[in-house]
Parts: sequence; structure tokens; C-alpha cells
Amino acid sequence: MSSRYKVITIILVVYLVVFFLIYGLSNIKNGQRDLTLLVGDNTVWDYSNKSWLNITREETLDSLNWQEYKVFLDNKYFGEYSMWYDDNKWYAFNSNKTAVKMEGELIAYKANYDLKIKEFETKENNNNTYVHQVLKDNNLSTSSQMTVNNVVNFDIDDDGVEEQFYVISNAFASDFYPDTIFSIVFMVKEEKVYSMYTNIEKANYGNGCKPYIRTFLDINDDDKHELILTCAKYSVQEPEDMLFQLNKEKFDLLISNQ
Ligand SMILES: [Ca+2]
Ligand SMILES: [Ca+2]
Repeated sequence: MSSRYKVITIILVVYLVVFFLIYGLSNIKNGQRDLTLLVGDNTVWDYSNKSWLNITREETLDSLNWQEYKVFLDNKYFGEYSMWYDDNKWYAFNSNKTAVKMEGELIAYKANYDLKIKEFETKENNNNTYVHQVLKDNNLSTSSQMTVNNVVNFDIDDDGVEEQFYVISNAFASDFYPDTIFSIVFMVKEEKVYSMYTNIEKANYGNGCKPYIRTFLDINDDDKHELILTCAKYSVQEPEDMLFQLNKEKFDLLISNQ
């Protein structure tokens, strides 16, 4: 090979490597992510071609039974199991097709990448500074009685400092009778309030819903976490499951089961 061809070959190889590094890797990182997520017994979300789909029950039964999922219970890794949906409930089977008992809240996924799911602790809130501010901002009394007033500390944006997530509600009160039912979830970062979920309605027996943060998970593998918020409804009504992503100054609702 003449030195001229060697130079051309080297330039070509370098060009192809650089091309792959710039376009190939970014495609793998951004475009080719496929995910099926089971959220409890009520919700199945599918992510592919950069869009979300809420899968309904009939489709679930047909296409998702007996596939292998990574299973988490109460956000703790439980193992890899074949999942089977019957009578509105997921069942897990090991490789011998023996049913495995699951205790705790189910999150399970099937994906072409590792979905990071982190544990966290929900605590009763005993500092109402921000709660009072948010109640006022929503024209609600700061002396409102509540059925939920919780806080979760979690570093959602991976900057090494935990944010505070407040969950407040007066839904399903049994010993007081509010005129207005509210459920509000917001985040505080550096003394600034970021609203995530606000539902305020006139009381009408059993309406409203009681929210809780269910799971912090990193759906797009960028180390910043997204979160699933569940709002439990009265009696047999299906709970609402919502997936939120922090997008600079605000939370975007990526998908809901309703
Ligand atoms: Ca942070
Ligand atoms: Ca993320």
C-alpha cells in the first residue's frame, strides 16, 4: 500500500470512528430505548420510538403474559420473573413455573437498558412553612385539617443535594367535613416551590383522591430521576398513576393511566 493510500485509509477510519461516536452513541442513548413498565395491578406503560403508550387490560393479557420482567417490591429489587396477568392481578413465576409470593407494591419492567429505581423514605411532615405558603397560594386556609401531610427527601436532579417533596391532602376525612377537597404535591429546591400536582374540588361524598409518591426511577438513563405519583380513589375506583419528569423549572406529566 502506498503511503498516499495509507493516509486516505487512516483519514477514512478516523472519520468513521468520529461519525459513530457523535451519531451512533447519541442514537443509542436517546433513540433506541424500549421499556414496558408494570405499575401495580392497574397500569402498564410502554415506551418506544420516543413515545409513551398506556396499555389497556385486554392488550395486556394478549401481549405481555409470561414475559420476563425485573420485579421490584416497595422499590426494592426482588428478582427476574415471568409475569402473568389474571383476574386484575399480576402473578410472578420463577424459571420452574412455580408461583412466587409477592408482598409489597409492584413495579416491574422489561427494557433494553437498566432502569435505575431508588428506595426512599416517606416521613410525616412537621415543618409547615412551605405547606402554608402553598395552601395560601391556592386560596386554601392554612388551618385546614389534613389526612395526609408527608415529606420525602430525594435528590431528583443528581446534583448531590436532596430536594423536598411535600404531599398534602384532606381527601377521605372521617372525623372532619371539609367543603373543599384538595390534594397537592410539590417540590422545594433552594427555597423555591415547584408544583407537580394540584387537584382542588368541591366536596361531594367520596370524591378527590389521596396521593403518594410511589417510585423514583430513571426512565431515560441520564441519572436524573423521574417519579410515579399515585392518587388513591375512594372504594373500588382505580387509582390514578402518573409519571412526572422535572424539566428545568416545571414538572411535565409524561403519561397517566386515566
Ligand atoms: Ca438535587
Ligand atoms: Ca431521567
